[in-house]
Amino acid sequence: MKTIKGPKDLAINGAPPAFAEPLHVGRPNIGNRAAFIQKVNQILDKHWLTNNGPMVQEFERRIASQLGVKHCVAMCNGTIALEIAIRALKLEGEVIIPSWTFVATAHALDWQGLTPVFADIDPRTHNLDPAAVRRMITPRTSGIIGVHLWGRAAPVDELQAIADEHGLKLMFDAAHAFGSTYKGQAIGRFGACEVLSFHATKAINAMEGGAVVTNDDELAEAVRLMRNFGFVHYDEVIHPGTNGKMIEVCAAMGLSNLDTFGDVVRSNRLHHAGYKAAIADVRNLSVLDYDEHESNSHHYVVLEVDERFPVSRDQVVAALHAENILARKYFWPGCHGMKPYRELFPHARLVLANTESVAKKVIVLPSGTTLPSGSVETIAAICRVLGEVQT
Ligand code: T4K
Repeated sequence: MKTIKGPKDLAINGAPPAFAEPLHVGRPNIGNRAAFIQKVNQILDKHWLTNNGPMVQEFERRIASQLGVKHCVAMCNGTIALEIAIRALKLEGEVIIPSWTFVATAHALDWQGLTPVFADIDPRTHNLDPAAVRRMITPRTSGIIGVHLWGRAAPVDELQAIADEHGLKLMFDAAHAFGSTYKGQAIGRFGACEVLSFHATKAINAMEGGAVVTNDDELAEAVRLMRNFGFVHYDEVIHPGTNGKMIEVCAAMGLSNLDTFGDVVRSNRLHHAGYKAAIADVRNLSVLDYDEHESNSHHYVVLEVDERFPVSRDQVVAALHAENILARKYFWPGCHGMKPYRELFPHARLVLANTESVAKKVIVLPSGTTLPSGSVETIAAICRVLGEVQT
């Protein structure tokens, strides 16, 4: 790895890149390969590949017990889990969500024929601002989907109070929040239900996967039926449904990764602390904090580039990419700025000032167990040199 002391050492100025191979955000954590392969062999020996097999059932039991919820219904991915939860809750008309989230939160509603209505965020937490949610309620509103962005809890109590006051349903997109807590309680227990993602890029991955977790027996039953075409027996369908099933190999990956989740969190914490320390004295750059009183997988290292930083956020991203550091602008420009929703709500940015300003600042940096040692310091050194550029 090259030493970076000044502008001439940067790849944007003609120096060789810092990394020969690209560093990704969300590089999957593979966990214990031997344990995974052993499970795959068990699956093959059993000739049971999908349709609520033993691995999926064990995965559901483990997740439910770890989160302290009655039901976990595992799915093929988080997006289908969101769609099924939305249908099972009988949401209709308009549903309030943040724009500052992965587009799946909005798409899941749109795909079900509902209208996502974007409310602004609190710029400090990146999560929904309860006052902004109140402003977006109309007679057509049926629900709120809070997102625990970066695994940091949404304002659960405030959102529940709004939902209760207006007779709305509340659920959470907890795709980032496996292993997080809110007021000391595991995320997964809040609202009518919460939706997890176990995508390859998540802190805990099942290659692809998701789940609806809930304490509501009836809701869990409806979700289970919908996941498998509404079948109760071989020839009996009692509910409309789709194919949302998790396959056995994915559950095997999820199970083996559950066993090594502690190692992932330890490694993430070190990287997060390393980035924080290494840029602590760089003016107008900051790494988003995690509340030390709550649990969090520390999976996302979210850098904020203030507009007073000598180069723009996009220039920082370009400089990092030139070094083979594939930092991301997640979730720029916000869902409201993406074509399908921009056309639906051309004036949304007028009520989403905080979303707009946060979306212009954020860069998510590489982390995870595959990060080569010394990368954090090198990435921080590049940022430091960029901060010294005279304008
Ligand atoms: N709600 C929220 C708040 C979410 O963040 C998500 C998903 C969902 C709902 C929906 O859950 P799922 O339906 O996905 O279960 C990724 C993921 O596809 C998506 O799961 C995730 N959020 C989102 C934040 O990020 P991209 O566009 O970053 O994927 P991609 O292909 O660019 O991969 C990221 C990096 O990781 C790349 O630089 C390459 C590397 N990579 C990726 C894969 C898949 C690998 O090295 N190996 C791999 O196997 O979307």
